[in-house]
Amino acid sequence: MVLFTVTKKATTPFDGQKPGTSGLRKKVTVFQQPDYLQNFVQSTFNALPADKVKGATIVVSGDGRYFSKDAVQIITKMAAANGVRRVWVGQNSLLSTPAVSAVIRERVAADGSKATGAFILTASHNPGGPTEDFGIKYNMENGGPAPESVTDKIFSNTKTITEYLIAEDLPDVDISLIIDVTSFSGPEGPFDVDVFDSTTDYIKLMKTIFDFESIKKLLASPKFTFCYDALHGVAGIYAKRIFVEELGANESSLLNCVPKEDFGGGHPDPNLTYAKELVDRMGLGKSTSNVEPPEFGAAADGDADRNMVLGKRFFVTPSDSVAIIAANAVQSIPYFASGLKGVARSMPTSTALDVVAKNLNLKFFEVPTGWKFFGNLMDAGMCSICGEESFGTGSDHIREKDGIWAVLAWLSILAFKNKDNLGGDKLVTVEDIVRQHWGTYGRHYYTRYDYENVDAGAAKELMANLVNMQSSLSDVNKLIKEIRPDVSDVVAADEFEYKDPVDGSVSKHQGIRYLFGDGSRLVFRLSGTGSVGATIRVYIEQYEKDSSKIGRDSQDALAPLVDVALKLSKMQEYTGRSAPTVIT
Ligand code: VG1
Ligand code: CO
Repeated sequence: MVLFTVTKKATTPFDGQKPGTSGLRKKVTVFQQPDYLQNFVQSTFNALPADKVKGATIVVSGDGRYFSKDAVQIITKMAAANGVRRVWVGQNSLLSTPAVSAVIRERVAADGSKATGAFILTASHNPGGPTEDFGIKYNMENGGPAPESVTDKIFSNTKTITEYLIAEDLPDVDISLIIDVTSFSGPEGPFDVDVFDSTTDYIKLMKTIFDFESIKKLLASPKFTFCYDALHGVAGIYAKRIFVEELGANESSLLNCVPKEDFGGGHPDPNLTYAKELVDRMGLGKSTSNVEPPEFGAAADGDADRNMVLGKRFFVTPSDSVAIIAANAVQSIPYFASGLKGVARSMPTSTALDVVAKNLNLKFFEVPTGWKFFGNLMDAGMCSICGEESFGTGSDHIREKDGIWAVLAWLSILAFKNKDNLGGDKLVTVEDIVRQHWGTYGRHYYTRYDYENVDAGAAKELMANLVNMQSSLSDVNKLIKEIRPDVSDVVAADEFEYKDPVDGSVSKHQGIRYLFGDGSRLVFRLSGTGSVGATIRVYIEQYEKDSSKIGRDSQDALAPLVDVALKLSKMQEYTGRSAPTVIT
């Protein structure tokens, strides 16, 4: 047995180690500074109750981006020195964010113990590589992101840290091989590192949720064609095992499914701009091809918690997607057969889900942006399905959004709608399902404009001005009439504030809202996931109940509101930008 010793290293604080919407994200070069990662990891250990560190089992893995392999070794040595009993690592340090959540909740060690938390190594949809982003976040025993009370404590620890503990003489562990247990012995007793298959626990869970046999039949139908793009993120290893090996999809239906440390130089963000290859293949791109697009296409982000769902030449907005899954879950997905406990969306997400909740008489919640707010509702048994406009959808099977789950949910709905029809002339398509949904519930036209990497000071001023203007709605409405007389009046405006119904905690300043008389909404927020400058997000939504008007082009339908949003916020004046970086 290899013995190790514990070294106390003196250190000094770094500025700006504040976890954002989803952990700490910075350039790799920032993380590579001596002690930078170590300070954050020790600050996290120090923020946790002692029994969640000493003698505990902790998961360490992520989306495989550049610097992950170094980070795993550093965190393992620090875990050993801090008295952790066991570290679990996915092979090659790969575990999707949803798989980490599943591993925390489901995996059991030989002695019966379970994990009490995880360091997830990812910057999600941000690019990776030596000059791009790295990230780290801590998830708790329920499998969900640490709540603000914990992340605030971590941040305050980073400002006062003077030393960290590390087992410098612990040898690096070979994480490329599945080795059940490598045992070491330190001053506080045994310490193990287990390297395990990254997909097993997650697949086992998926099989308890979905009817794999019915999805298999759908995929076997010659009329149903399928395509999945992992954008070189960690989703690729799950896609191969689940879609190809378990469900029988053709290997050629997988695009970019080999994880790469730099995501092949791309942006691993599943939207119409960055998932270009898939978008072209689905007949939605600029390049025309004679090949008939597949019936169904989907993509994931770097850590596989996001999803984009496409039909043939058809885009499903994420806000519609969660509403449609919620409306169809009970019939189509065995896990939900006994009914939904409730549904929830983040504030900027369109109100399509609200209409479903009202119609089906379901409990409904509106929470701030970021998955951590859904966790409490789920732990309390108040919510089954939830989603965000940012291509995030999920359920209470874990405590993270789940990109592969969303695809399986859509395949389940398609399988259900086509169950007596697989040999028929024409399948019910993704587009049919969405249009039927609009016909029943009305349509929420929706778009998001992102202005990335703008000057942080200018962004703050723009937001402050929007808050100031809220004090006089009559002035706002006068201005709006000058910009677009065809847009309805603002009837309420505020900064979104959330009181958690479970623990009573209050989160303020969660986005600036302008609510219109006809149900339209404009929302303005600053992103909390970027690594440089500021990103302004503008969310634009309009509800249309009139069935003769639900078939319009989305950008056309929203043009008047977009005009109002940009002029009201003085976007160009403050930022110097005449166009957004990305439109989703
Ligand atoms: C963005 C999205 C938010 C999402 C978050 C994490 O946050 O808007 O909905 O939960 O990313 O997603 P922000 O603060 O930049 O708007 V992931 O897939 O990057 O963990
Ligand atoms: Co992500």
